[in-house]
Amino acid sequence: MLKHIIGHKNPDTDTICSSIAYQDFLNQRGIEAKAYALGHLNNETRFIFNKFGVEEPEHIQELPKGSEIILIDHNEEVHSIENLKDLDIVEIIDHHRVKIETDKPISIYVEPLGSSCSIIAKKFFEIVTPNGNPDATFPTLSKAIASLLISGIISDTLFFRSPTTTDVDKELAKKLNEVAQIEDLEKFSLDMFNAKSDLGDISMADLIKLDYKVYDFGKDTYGFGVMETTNKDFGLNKKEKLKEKLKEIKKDDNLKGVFFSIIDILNEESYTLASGDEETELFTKSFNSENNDGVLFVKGLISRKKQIVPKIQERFKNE
Ligand SMILES: [Mn+2]
Repeated sequence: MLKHIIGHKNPDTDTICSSIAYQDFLNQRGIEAKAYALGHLNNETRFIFNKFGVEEPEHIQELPKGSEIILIDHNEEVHSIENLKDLDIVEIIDHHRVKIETDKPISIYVEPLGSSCSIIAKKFFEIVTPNGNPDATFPTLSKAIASLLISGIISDTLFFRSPTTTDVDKELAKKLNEVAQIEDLEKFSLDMFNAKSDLGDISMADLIKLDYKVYDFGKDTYGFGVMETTNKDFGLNKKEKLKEKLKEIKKDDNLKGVFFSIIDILNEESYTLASGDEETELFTKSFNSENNDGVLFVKGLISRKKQIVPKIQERFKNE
């Protein structure tokens, strides 16, 4: 039975690249599997696909009832495919907090690494024979797949700047590049981030939801959009319009609040907009942010997963 490999909604480079690499890994081991995307690819992922000549995965919203799925780079229902409840989860590969219940034992590989691509890279290196691949059941790590895996690591760790980065991620990127042979990784990372920052005439709603996740902290649910960029002014110049849209999303999606953080990758700092006064206060108290005319500035705050969400969650636990 075909296993459907599904990354998270509002897909990013790590989710897409790890899905495709895992498809390749499984297919080479004789397992029928196919990677899908839950929505459009962002400009960074497109840049990578063009560069390495990789085909985009099929986009889907739902799957037929009873389909077998592998969740990758996420495990929470709110981040997953619409009709998750009707589907049969057979495996999870992730590097986020774990918040899922299954009705039978399944394979779960969760490690606190910088990216899901790191976990897939480990799988390749653990099972690949050291001297080439004489045995067909051992998967070969191709140049294209190694390149995708490096891209996912660079993207999620912001080229090893994010506090989510581990030594394992750095070692894996080095090892992967023996196969990928990307000449100058730092220059490549800048090209990736510039591609990601090139957003043209994107709508406010699309900008907020480009990299957006909803988190449930018990009684209250909040939305968090982030824009990782080398051109912060693109977002800051639209701050009034963005704030209006945040208020709309809060109401339409029935949330307690919505945040949008413009993350300056190269200077490692962030500028956050909030959907209202209460949210502004919550954020200011949590991060000691400077409030410059409604823009909440924090030096060193660049990770939603490791810094923003856990700190806010902590505040709710202490209430
Ligand atoms: Mn990831």
